[in-house]
Amino acid sequence: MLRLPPLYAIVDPLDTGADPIELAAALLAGGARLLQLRLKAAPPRELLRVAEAIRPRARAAGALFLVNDRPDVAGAIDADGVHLGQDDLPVAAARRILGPGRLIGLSTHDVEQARSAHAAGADYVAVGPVYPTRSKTDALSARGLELIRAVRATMPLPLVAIGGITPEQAPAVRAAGADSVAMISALVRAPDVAAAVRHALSSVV
Ligand code: TZP
Ligand code: MG
Repeated sequence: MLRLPPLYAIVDPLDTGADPIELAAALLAGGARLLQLRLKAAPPRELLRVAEAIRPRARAAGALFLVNDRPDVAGAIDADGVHLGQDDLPVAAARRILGPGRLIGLSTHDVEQARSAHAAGADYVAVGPVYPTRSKTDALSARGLELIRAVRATMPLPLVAIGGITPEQAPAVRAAGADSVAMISALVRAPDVAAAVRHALSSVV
């Protein structure tokens, strides 16, 4: 089964004004070995341009590179996979677009959704929000570590915990059963993004 790196770094500048390609470079320089590109406001063409620029940098660093929301863009730039939400294309449709060799992750918010993701053929599930977050406009209420434990107990797929996670909380999140810990603001709002990644990595091993 897939083994995810313990830190799942999301390339989303939020409202920082950072250039996403430079942000990705800083995340890789800090040691991130999985990047997900998440540009909610970007038209597909812009997403494609940025993803195309990050693709070779991620490959050179030996990092997995996933595109949020868009299996078509992921396929077009030869990404390692796509990350889907509950309202995006279903896993089966994304699989038809991307084929068997690429990763498909799905965001889930309860045990039932996580089970369905497994049944649908997802390669990993993201679970959250664990803690309150301001990085997702339509985020649901915080689920706490209890949801990580509950999903872990019922499901063999790799689990990514997401939502309001900082390096300080990461050890508890990992202990609850998360294989990987996703972070946006803890990394991209830091004054030194590469240093923030190094700090986060030291907290997740
Ligand atoms: N999905 C659930 S919570 C979240 C997403 C994309 C935002 C996570 O960002 P942060 O800043 O690490 O809370
Ligand atoms: Mg989505």
